[in-house]
Amino acid sequence: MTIEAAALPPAIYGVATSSYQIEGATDVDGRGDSIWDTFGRVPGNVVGGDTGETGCDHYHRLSEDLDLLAWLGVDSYRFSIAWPRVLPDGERVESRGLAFYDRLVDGLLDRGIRPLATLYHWDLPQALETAGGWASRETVERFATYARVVAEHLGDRVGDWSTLNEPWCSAFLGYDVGVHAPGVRDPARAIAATHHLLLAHGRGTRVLRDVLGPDASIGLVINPAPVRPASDAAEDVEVVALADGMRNRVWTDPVFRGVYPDDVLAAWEPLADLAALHRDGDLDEIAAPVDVLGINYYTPLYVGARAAGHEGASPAGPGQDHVVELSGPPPASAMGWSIDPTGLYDLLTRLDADYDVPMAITETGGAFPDAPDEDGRVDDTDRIAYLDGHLEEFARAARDGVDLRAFYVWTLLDNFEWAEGYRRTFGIVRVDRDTMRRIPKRSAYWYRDLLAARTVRPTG
Ligand code: IFM
Repeated sequence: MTIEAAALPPAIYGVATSSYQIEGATDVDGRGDSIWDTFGRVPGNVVGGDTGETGCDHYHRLSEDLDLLAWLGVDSYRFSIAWPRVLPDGERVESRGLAFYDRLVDGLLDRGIRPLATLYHWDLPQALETAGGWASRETVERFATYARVVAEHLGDRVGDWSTLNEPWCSAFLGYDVGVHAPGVRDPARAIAATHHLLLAHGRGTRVLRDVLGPDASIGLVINPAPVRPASDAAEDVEVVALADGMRNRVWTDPVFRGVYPDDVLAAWEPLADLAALHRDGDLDEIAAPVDVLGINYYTPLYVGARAAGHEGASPAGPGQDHVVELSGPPPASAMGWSIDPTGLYDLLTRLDADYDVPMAITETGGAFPDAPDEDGRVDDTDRIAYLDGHLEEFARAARDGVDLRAFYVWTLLDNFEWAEGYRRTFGIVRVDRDTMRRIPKRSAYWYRDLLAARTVRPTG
């Protein structure tokens, strides 16, 4: 049983990618190193020693990929701009980098596809990391400059913008757990990065509004999750609230209410000099009005109390060593993430009740152990079931009154899945790593047929 086109809420449907995961061409046309180039050069950081050097060679195969998007029949394409292509050292503007995004945007518009540009999807110029990275307040200034350069260049053709993608990953995976670039393990720097990412979002929003005017749609993309206790034990249930603060409210409360959650501040107080970090006026900047909140959803977060028999598990965030992250119930994707479409419904209805903001699903999708046949084709019924289930819950939330504007599948192409390298495949189109040939999987045909069967199309 798969969702019928008639059951899809009127919204924009598309696919999403990010620059470092697909572009390749890391040393051409003046591009500078990003933190992921540097991180990937250190043995052991990425499975198999993979790097984004080749990616999907999208930089050189742009028109083929644009044709693929047109073939899919998507309304919109969500992509990110590589900061080190545009400002290789964080300061000097590289016109050849901007020219690539001209070709991308013009190619989309020529094909009737609406661009949604994300400014930051994790590829910080290495020069800025060397100067302190997101733990330094100066990076906020650099981000504002970058936002202005890009908006002034593309703003005549791109109306939909996001400032950051999943700042939770940038701050915690990058600076606390160290499994993502820049590979730092320092809770104080993770807490500083959280604040500076929020501030960069607020300041970037102001810059975008200033350059683009009132008609632009500007948002932030986060990866919130419904938080669930790993068991019914009272100790496990008790830690859910703090884990929710760290994963969800630490982003949404500052952006939509202009305050940090008290429970998170209390947990961070012993770890960082919050009085020096959080300056007067910062929260007003962070709470700059946005038009839409982008939600990337894959799985609920399961947590438990370390003391309740989960001694070996990893902490769920800085200042919460007693709260550990645990696996959820089966079934799981190849990432080991519990598959639970109802989590999407729970999340959307909760965010709607708490913040009353229009939302878009800016990513959802599944990595599965694709097994190509002798012609290289993949019959990915597991991925179709995943997408179908999440579309059903998206539609249910819309029926129940949640203001949902868009749904983007993660992702167009099998690509560089960060610390997992190329071994985890989320694409609805397979990329043969030897030839770079694009081969649509069965899920691509399924999504294409579903979108083509709609009778109501988005306007504007
Ligand atoms: O590949 C990532 C993407 O870059 C950000 N959101 C989650 C995806 C799957 O891990």
